[in-house]
Amino acid sequence: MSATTRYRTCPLCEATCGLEIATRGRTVESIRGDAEDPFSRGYICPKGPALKHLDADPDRLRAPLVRRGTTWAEVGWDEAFAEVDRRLPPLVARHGRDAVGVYLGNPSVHNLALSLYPRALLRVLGTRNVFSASTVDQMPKHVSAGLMFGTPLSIPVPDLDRTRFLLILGADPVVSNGSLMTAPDVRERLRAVRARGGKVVVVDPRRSRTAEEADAHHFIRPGTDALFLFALAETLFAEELVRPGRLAEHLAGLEQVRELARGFTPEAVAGVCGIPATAIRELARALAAADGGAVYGRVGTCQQEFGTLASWLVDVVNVLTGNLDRAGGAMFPRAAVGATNTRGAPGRGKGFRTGRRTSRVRGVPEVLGEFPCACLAEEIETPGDGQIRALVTVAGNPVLSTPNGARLARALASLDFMVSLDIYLNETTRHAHVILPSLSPLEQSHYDVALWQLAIRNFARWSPPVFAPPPDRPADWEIVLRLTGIVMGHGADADTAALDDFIVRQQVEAALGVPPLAGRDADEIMAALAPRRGPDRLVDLMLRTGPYGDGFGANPAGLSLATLEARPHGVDLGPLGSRIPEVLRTPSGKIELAPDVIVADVPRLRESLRRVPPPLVLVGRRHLRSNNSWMHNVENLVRGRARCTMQIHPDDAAALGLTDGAPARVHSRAGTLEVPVEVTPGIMRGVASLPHGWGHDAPGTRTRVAAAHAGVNSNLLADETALDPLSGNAVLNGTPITVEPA
Ligand SMILES: Nc1nc2c(c(=O)[nH]1)N[C@H]1C(S)=C(S)[C@@H](COP(=O)(O)OP(=O)(O)OC[C@H]3O[C@@H](n4cnc5c(=O)[nH]c(N)nc54)[C@H](O)[C@@H]3O)O[C@H]1N2
Ligand SMILES: Nc1nc2c(c(=O)[nH]1)N[C@H]1C(S)=C(S)[C@@H](COP(=O)(O)OP(=O)(O)OC[C@H]3O[C@@H](n4cnc5c(=O)[nH]c(N)nc54)[C@H](O)[C@@H]3O)O[C@H]1N2
Ligand code: SF4
Ligand SMILES: [Mo]
Repeated sequence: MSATTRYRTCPLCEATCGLEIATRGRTVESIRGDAEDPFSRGYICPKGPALKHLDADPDRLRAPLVRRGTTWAEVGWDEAFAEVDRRLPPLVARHGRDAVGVYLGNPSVHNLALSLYPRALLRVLGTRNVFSASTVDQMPKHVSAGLMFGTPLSIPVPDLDRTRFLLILGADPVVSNGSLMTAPDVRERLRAVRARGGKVVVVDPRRSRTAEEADAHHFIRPGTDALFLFALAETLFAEELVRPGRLAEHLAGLEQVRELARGFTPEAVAGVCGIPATAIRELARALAAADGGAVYGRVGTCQQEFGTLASWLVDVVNVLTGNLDRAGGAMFPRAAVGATNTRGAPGRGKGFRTGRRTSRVRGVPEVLGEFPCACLAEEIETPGDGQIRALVTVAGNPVLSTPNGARLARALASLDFMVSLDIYLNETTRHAHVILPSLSPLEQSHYDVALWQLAIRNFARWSPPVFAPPPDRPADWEIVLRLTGIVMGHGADADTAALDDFIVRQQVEAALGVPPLAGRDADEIMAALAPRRGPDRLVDLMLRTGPYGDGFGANPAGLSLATLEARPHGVDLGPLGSRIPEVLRTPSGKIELAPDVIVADVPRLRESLRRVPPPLVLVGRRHLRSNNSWMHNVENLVRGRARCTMQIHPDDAAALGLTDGAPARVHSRAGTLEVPVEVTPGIMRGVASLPHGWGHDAPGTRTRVAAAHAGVNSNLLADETALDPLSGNAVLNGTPITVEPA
């Protein structure tokens, strides 16, 4: 068999690196970075080549599993769907729609079919009980962006390649490869900032890898970023450094922000944040003076009790310093596919709101049609109308990823029925009755619909499958549509092609009213999209009706899927450009600098200034060779020194009688665990750090490599009752703990 070279996007993290994959027959010979890729320029991290091992992993499920008691049977696809059809519709008929819960995990954003098709399933299910990994991650940013700019994915990203001052809070992009900032090879790009005379400053309770690359690093007490950011804003007002520049005429609420900032002086917050007032003032001045500067915050600023306030203040400071929507500042990408901020009339829209309903047990508001995943367990446990009795998980491992995993595991074990779309039998899916595995990433086409809406350059790259899927297996979109058919009452073998045609036609019809398809005919557009099916057809439609699209002939030089197919290294659509006011979709047509919902939460923050901080709190961290909970079954990635350790400062270790390498017992309100201690000066006093995604020692899983490197589940300690009230995001950082030698 001859060797072939294929190019595709790595689907594992938000960096979206271009891969060059050498294959022979059905085997991968090697995976390298694609040097000709204009965006990733040959960069990859160690996880990219590990796709080869993921593809070949004998533990990766290739056929559906059905559980009968404690034994699993590998069954054919028809039998698996028949089992779902036998159990799910009667349950809905008896207990109502809300009796079915859905949890969407992180990889459903990184899998094209799973990012486009579950919404059809959710629609026919009609349940209020929708949950996702967003509420352990970035929901606060969706809320602040939605309220300020009108759509929840209008999130400004640092213009990394042109910025001259970057303030990074609660992110470690050298390790995570960036998040809500799609940028391959962040380390090199940060080095370039410094090489052109710019500065990088990191604010983090740990001296992270990113901090080591920076000009300056300040430890901050977990959960106090909003105070710190308010103090930056207060300084800008007090020292008359507020210069929104050309944004001024597009702002609403500037004076209100000035009022809100009063009292949050650097001196008032310094003690609580652990950052000297002089350092805060200097940072405010440096940002104001920078010729293109940006504040960037990520999970550290979201997974905390003031997540929405911190996320909002990041953009407030960017506005006050005139850095929003300016080269080198924080800018809005203009994505080729899927962005709501390129659709409809530019500059004004319906805006964004939350709380259209509240959760049954705790009464917390809905955000983006979801309830906090920290509420999932109680919705399963608590009897009454609307109790969740069946659960569908899609590419998620909430037992390891969401707070109080032990309670959730018990709740899952009590469900009447659970079906998981997943590639492993793991800590979560072991509770399922039916597991329906995806194809290998290398057997599917790919396009990053969400992540290129957050990219530091406008970019598009199409990835056809590297290998043809095995003939007996449904594609992921067909799996979702067969479930959809079952819920619709069509039985176990719904006509997925007809459902798919229906979905696409609906989207075509929705696009007919507006340019570039105004006045065109649905049949004509459907014919032009033929013979593509599934996600490929949807991407072609979105691309061609998008801002760079060929408009089905209206703009012949524009993009279609065919043009992307001819450019396997990707198409560079240029650096980010100014988009204010056109990007806005607020009802006022302004940037809402002081949305009511957010303003109402400021007193809670002010109160926190009076609190006595707990003596020891827990935060997370990531490792380059890891990816949340599910890449630990790849030997190459877990080999070597155990990484699931609790880092603690030498002074704290001494005070608590802890020794490096010895086990400690850790307690929180939610639970207790034992973990080896790692004593390091690279962490703030009063803070300990434990990575999440470990704890692969549950019985009945089928991930042999991961089980041999089990580690502990840090989310046994995270408190499911602690939420950011505006977004419902879990407070995963800043959890009060006590520690003793074990
Ligand atoms: N304490 C603490 N907890 C955290 C975090 C933290 O920083 N600290 N981070 C949070 C964040 S940011 C996130 S995003 C969440 C992630 O939370 P989750 O999305 O719930 O968890 P993952 O670990 O990403 O699990 C992904 C699941 O998808 C499966 N999978 C992988 N690829 C595919 C595929 O192609 N198809 C299908 N069907 N399944 C697939 C895997 O086997 C695994 O079961 O964790 C959160 N939890
Ligand atoms: N290698 C690897 N890459 C990944 C992942 C992975 O698991 N491993 N997960 C992917 C996912 S799903 C996501 S969402 C992204 C996340 O990407 P990042 O946001 O860059 O995530 P982390 O590397 O966890 O960095 C978060 C930082 O916040 C700090 N921190 C904790 N609490 C606070 C606080 O209160 N304030 C401040 N200022 N800092 C705080 C932590 O010490 C840590 O350094 O990474 C993605 N990429
Ligand atoms: S940084 Fe690594 S995991 Fe992320 S896309 Fe690139 S190669 Fe894949
Ligand atoms: Mo995430």
